[in-house]
Order: sequence, then structure tokens, then C-alpha cells
Amino acid sequence: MPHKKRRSSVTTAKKTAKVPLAPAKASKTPAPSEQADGSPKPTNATTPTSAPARDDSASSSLRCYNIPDYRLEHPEFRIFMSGEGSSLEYQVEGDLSATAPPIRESKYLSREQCVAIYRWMLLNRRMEVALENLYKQGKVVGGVYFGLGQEGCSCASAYALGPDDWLGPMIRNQGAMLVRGFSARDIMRQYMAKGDSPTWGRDASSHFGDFQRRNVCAPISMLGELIGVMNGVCLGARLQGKNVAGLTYVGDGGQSTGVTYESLNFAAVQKLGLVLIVENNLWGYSTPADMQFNVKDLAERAIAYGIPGVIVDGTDSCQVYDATHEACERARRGEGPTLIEAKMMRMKGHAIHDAAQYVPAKLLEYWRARDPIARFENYLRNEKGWLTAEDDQKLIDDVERELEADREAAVASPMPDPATDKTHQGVYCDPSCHEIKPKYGPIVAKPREISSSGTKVEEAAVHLK
Ligand SMILES: Cc1ncc(C[n+]2csc(CCOP(=O)(O)OP(=O)(O)O)c2C)c(N)n1
Ligand SMILES: [Mg+2]
Repeated sequence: MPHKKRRSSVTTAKKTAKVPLAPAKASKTPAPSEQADGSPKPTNATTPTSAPARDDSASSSLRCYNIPDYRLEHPEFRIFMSGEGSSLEYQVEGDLSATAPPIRESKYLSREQCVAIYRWMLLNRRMEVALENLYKQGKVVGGVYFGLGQEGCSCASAYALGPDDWLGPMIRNQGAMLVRGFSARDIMRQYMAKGDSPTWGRDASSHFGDFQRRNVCAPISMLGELIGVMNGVCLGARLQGKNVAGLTYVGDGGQSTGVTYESLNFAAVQKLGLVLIVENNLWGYSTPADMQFNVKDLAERAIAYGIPGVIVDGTDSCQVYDATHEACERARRGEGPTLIEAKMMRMKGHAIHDAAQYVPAKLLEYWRARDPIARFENYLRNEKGWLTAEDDQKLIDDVERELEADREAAVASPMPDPATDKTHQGVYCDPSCHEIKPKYGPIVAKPREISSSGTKVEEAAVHLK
């Protein structure tokens, strides 16, 4: 058995190295992160024994894994604790002087699509500013979570989904909710626990979805749990004869939970269409990434599951879109899950109650210069010439107008009235609540192909019969 296991790992390694992600077509001169042929430089490759010092059996079993890295810069810094007692603080060490890199040209996005993503990002940010103000006015019930600095990741990834695909957002992915069809009005009503909010005032935060029209699973606060739910969505669709992409997110902290491992492993073995974006925003509450895990890049963990992993700059919408698009295509072809590590920075505290004074100022400054919206705006206006100053202003004004109308409507919405609201009495579904039926067609159970190891693997439904 050990022999068999080793052989299958080698196969996996080869597959991992062949992730069908290619560099942007417009990059004629290799960027610092690229090799001469334009392909992204793999990071952290474990070198095989092509030129071993000693050709013994141990060295000949060494394998090589590549993680494509689409970033145009590779910041090297470390956050560590210094001092003691009341003077304990985090410090950052490394080169933080580099100017922000350009946006990487997308292989897929048209001018109209880029402008559309830019608009979603603007709406995402402006809505969160409005939410912060509503909170300060005492109108929000509970807390508010922000995705400041992560709008490119949320919006561009959700933009890559097709109508039959599914989204499982987490608390910072309000931009993804907007892209998937919820309005800012819905989100603001939800935070204010209004009677006409998506959960009719039963939840005062971001725990809502829509599995009938928008294919959105509600966020689950227990970190990593949503991955298993998205697995179920993908498996369910497949049993109905359709491969769909199920996009969800986990943080740099959440990625270390046991359920994340279990769910990713299950997705890998069953070749489910899971697209997992690991949002490495450098902080899990007040714990810096450097104190949470020991690998250099979280995408490396994909190797252990035997699935493709890829690194993108989470503040570059084009990179996020391209990687997510290719992962979704792979999912729809039934080829299995992909792990995308998006590197960026959480630019506010964990939630509104957290002033994040523990974050070194220099680090904030560094990432502020990598603001996803300002950089994308510069790309559209100055690098591509796709947006004139006038059109940009019109678009911003339009977003402001839409948001103001939504904010007013949300504030004017009534609070729930349990005495008069007879329709939405319960918190939980009961059999009369709604019909649960297959979405894509009748259940079909097909035997899956024979795996390379010769074992015949069959669909779960066969076992359920
Ligand atoms: C299983 C589990 N453990 C702990 C928590 C409490 N908790 C909520 S958010 C959070 C930090 C999450 O950090 P990260 O995963 O990096 O996501 P980010 O907030 O940075 O987006 C923790 C520890 C939880 N919700 N679930
Ligand atoms: Mg985090």
C-alpha cells in the first residue's frame, strides 16, 4: 500500500503543476514575477531529484509541486510581537517602500465588464460607509463587518459566476452579495433588522441567502462550515446531472479549522466544483497571519489535498476574476475543486467595535497604496483609457444616488411586528414553508470514471439507494 500511495501522489503532483492558468496576454515584457516564457514563477517549489547530489532511493522519491503566482509583486515582510506587559505591540519588519504594481491585464474581461466590476466595487465601499454611519446613528442592531480593501476580491470573484453557479459568501463578502443580485437596500435593512429585510428581522447581521432565485447560501459564522455546505450544493447538482461551480471563501484564520480540511478533502476526492477563495488578509481578529500558520503561502495547502492551488493579488480585480473564472470553468467541466489564495489586507478592525490599534501603521500605509478601487480606477482611466474623467464622475454620482435612495428606503422600513406579521412567524422552516425540490432535474446517479489507480469510484447516490 505505501507504494501505491506514493504513485498516486506523483500523479497528483503532475496534475497540480498543470493548472490551466496562463499569464495575461498583454504582458509582453516579463514582469518580475514571470519567467522568460511569460508563465508565472512558481513559488516554494520542492525541488525534485533532477540533479541530485546523491542518487539514492530517498532522493529519487522527491517530488516537485508548482503553485502558479499571478501577482506582479512579492512583498516580503513579517509581523512579530515585541515588548512585554503593557508595552507589548506588533511590529512589522521588511521592505515596505515599493510602489504599488500595475493591474495585471485580464485574459477575459472586456471594457464593459471591467467598468461593471468597478461599479460594484464602488457600491460595495459606499454601502459600507453608509452602514458605518447608520451604526453611529444607533440604527443598526448588532455589529457591522467591513470588507474595506477586499472589494476587488469579493466583487470580481462573484462576477465570474454563471447563472447556474452558487455563491456562499462570508461576512466580508457583501460586495459578492451585491453582484449576485441583492440590493444595498436589502443589506442595510438586514443590518437594521427591519421587518421587510431578507430575514424579516429575525437576524440582525449578514446571515441570509436565497436558494430559490439567486443561488446564494447564507454565510455561516462557524469558520469553514460553509465549505461543506457548498460541497453539498455541488454534489446535489451533479446528482441532478449538472456540474456547477460553488464559490465560497474562508479567511487565513478560518482555513486552519478542522472542517476546512475535511471539506476540502471531500471535495477533492469527489471532484466537486468547489471554488474556494482563501482570503489572506493578514489578520484573524488580532492575530497576525505570521502567528497563525507556518507555510509561506496558504495556496501551498492545495498540494496536500491533491487539487490545483493558485495565488493572486486580492487587490487586483483582473487577477481575481481570471483565476476564479478558470476555476469555475474547471468546476463546470466536472474536474474538481480549486483553491485560490487572494493576498490582501483587512483595512479595518474585525468589526465595527474593533479599532484595530494593534495593526502597525506602516502596514496600513503600505496596503492603502494598494487600494483595489483607486488602482482599478487608475487602470481604467489612465492605463486603458476606457473611462473618461467625466464618465467616471457620472458613474460615481450614479452610485451615490442609488445608494442614497436605498439608504432612505431602508431607514423608512418598519421594524418587525410579531403581533401583526402572520406570514413570518417562525425562525425555522417547517414542511409548509416551502417546497424542497431538485433544481436542475430529476436525480440521476451515474458511475464515475475509473480512477488512475484502477479503483472504480461511484456516486454517493448509488450508496444511498
Ligand atoms: C470555528 C470558529 N472558531 C472561532 C470563531 C470566532 N471568530 C470569528 S471571526 C474570527 C477570525 C477570523 O479570521 P479569518 O478567518 O482570517 O477571517 P477575517 O475575519 O480576517 O476575514 C474568529 C476567530 C468562529 N466564528 N468559528
Ligand atoms: Mg483574516
